[in-house]
Formats: sequence, structure tokens, C-alpha cells
Amino acid sequence: MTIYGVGEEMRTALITGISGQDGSYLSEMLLGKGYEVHGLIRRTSNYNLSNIEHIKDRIHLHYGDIENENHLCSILHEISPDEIYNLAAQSDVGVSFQIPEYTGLTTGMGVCRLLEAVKRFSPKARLYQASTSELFGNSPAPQNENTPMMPTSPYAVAKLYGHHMVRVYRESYGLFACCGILFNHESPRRGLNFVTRKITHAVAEIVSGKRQTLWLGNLDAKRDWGYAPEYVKAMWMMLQRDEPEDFVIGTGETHSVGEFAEYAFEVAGLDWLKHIEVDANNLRPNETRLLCADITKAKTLLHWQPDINFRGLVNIMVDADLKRIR
Ligand code: NAP
Ligand code: G4F
Repeated sequence: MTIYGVGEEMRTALITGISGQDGSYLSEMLLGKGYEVHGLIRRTSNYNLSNIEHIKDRIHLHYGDIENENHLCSILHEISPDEIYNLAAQSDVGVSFQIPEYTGLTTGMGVCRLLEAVKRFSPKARLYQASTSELFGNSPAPQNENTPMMPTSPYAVAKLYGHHMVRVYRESYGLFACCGILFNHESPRRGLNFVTRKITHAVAEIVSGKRQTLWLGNLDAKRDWGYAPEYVKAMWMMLQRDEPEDFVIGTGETHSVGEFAEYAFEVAGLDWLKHIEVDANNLRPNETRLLCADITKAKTLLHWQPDINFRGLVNIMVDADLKRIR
């Protein structure tokens, strides 16, 4: 099924970060709409394309790196994409405290390199930049597009640089470039380094007797967790509008890490208090304490809102990890 009118040409999309959680769901969605999908991947010593293994024959993969503007220029020159989704990033907030400079080079400067490449080789393409609720830091909740941005980590500072660069290139060169300020979104494809998947994976291992204990950090931090496949739809919707604008995307529901763990263990018939220990190594030097989205603008102008709530998300993730382990 395609979304195009009779005689309209197939659209081409380039996704950086195609092998990640969001890149894989976005690829599936765009293929379903009849797009020709291209993705940027890094060369690694260990093959790490498990999220896109099932669609690898239907997409076009290009080796490159968001750290190298030449790669970006040649790909844009070669494929002339209609839409570009910049999802590539060192996306782990905790790790960004350990490798702040590297995080700045990929998560921040990567955006600058891509914008320059787009300006030179694809000025008519529409660009989506993956901004984040981490930009808000500890500004009061609920957070919306007008909330002051006060980042609390090297990751968020790098994202803030990218966020403003998109605006600067939009205003200075007339690029169709916009940012989705997405709150946490999760799925069975979430990396094991993130707390939700770390928990649901551990639940499955405890059920199967592989271990008894899960070591976590700050159980009090609150996040607005949604379901990733619904969020990639919002990315695409932003690029279909007449004018480029930034949107906050989330659920408007917030829960602590402890609540997530408690319910995930409950779904599997376990008592979380018997299995959770706090390990100071999982604590961060600084923390965003409370995130909760105000999605009024997305509901009103984008006509986007999520269907999967907190409990629905935890059920999906625990079920998937239990199936995987059996
Ligand atoms: P993810 O699973 O960590 O995926 C990140 C992707 O970026 C991977 O494909 C990774 O490739 C790629 N990448 C990393 N460094 C790169 C480099 N130097 N050159 C090229 N590619 C590189 O992240 P995600 O959850 O899908 O999130 C997608 C984007 O949205 C990220 O920018 C993230 O910061 C942002 N975001 C995520 C959330 C969320 O809750 N998920 C919320 C707000 C914003 P490898 O497989 O080679 O590492
Ligand atoms: O799952 P997390 O690592 O996600 P975090 O830091 O909220 O970042 C994610 O969401 C952002 C959007 O708001 C994205 F921009 C970013 O790329 C990433 O996708 O941690 C969530 C919370 C934090 O407060 C953390 O301190 O969980 C707390 N936590 C407690 N124990 C833990 C752990 N986090 C991790 N990763 N591991 C733990 O053991």
C-alpha cells in the first residue's frame, strides 16, 4: 500500500541510525508506505544489525559515519532523498558522562555535518532531527515546546546544540528542518543498556532461573514512557506538514523507575522487592528527575496521540522478553 496519488513518484528516505530501535521501526513504517528506504550504518567488527535483519533485503544500506561529512555528502549526492531522518547518536545519557567529548562529536556535531551536507547537496529535502525531552533537564513538568531547556548531562547539551542548529539552518537557509522533542519511548527492540529493557530482560532471566538479582541505580527518577512504533509515526507526520515546526511527543503520564520495575515483576508473577538491589555504579553525577509531556500542540496540529499506555508498554516488553528466553 502506498500513500501517493496516481503518477506520483516513489519517495526516497535516508535514515541515519537505521540499526537502532527507532530506525528499525521507522524503516518498517516507510516501507509500508511505499518509500525507497536507505540507511547509514557503521562498520563494526561484530555484525550488529539484528533490529533490521528481517527487512535487510528491502532496504539499501550505506557504510558511513555521522562523524564524517564526506560520507554524508556522497550519500546525499547519490540518492537525493526526499526525507532525511537523523537518528544517529551516542544516545546513552549515563555513558555521556564517561565520554563527553565523543558524545559531543556524534550527538552534537553530527547534526552540524548533516545540515551542511543537506544545504549543499539536498536543499529541497525535508529533515527530521531527533531531539529529546532530556533538553528540559529539571525544568518543571509538564514540559512543552515553550518550557526552558536546562540540560543536565553531556548528552543533553550535545542534543541542545543540534536542536538550535536545526533552527538556525531553517531560519538562515530556508531548509525544511524540524525537531521532534521526544520523551522516552521503549519497545522489545530497546537496547539492554536502557533501564526499561534492562528490567524486562532481567525479569525473563529470573523467571527462567538464570539469575536472582537485578542491580539498578536511581529508582526515584520519573519518566514519561511511550511505545516506540507510535513515536516514529509522529516523526513522519512532522515531515508531511506544510511548514517545518518542532513538536513535543510523549504520553502525558509519568512513573518512577521503581514503579516500572514493580509492575514488570508483577506481570511475571514475581515480587520486585525480593530481586532488586541498588548499585552505586548505576547512579549518574547528575539526573533529570521528572519528565512528563504536555502534548497539546501535537494533538491539535499534528493530530497525533498515543494509544499504548504505561501498563500496556510494560506488558508488551515483558511478554516479548519471556518469549525470547523460552
Ligand atoms: P539507539 O537505539 O541507541 O540507536 C542509535 C543509532 O545511532 C544506532 O543505529 C547507532 O548505530 C547509530 N549511531 C551511533 N553513533 C553513530 C555514528 N557515529 N555514525 C552513524 N551512526 C551512529 O537510539 P534510539 O532509541 O533508536 O533513538 C534514536 C534517536 O532518537 C537517537 O538520536 C536518540 O538520541 C534520540 N532519542 C531517543 C529517545 C528514546 O527514548 N528512544 C528519546 C528522545 C530522543 P550502531 O548500531 O552502530 O551503534
Ligand atoms: O533508560 P535510561 O538510561 O534513559 P534516559 O536517561 O531517560 O534517556 C533515554 O531517554 C531520553 C529521552 O528522555 C533519550 F534522549 C535518550 O537517548 C535515552 O533514550 O534511564 C532512565 C532513568 C534515569 O533516571 C536513570 O538514572 O532510569 C534511571 N536508572 C536507574 N537505574 C537507570 C538504571 N538507567 C539505566 N540506564 N540503568 C540503570 O541501571
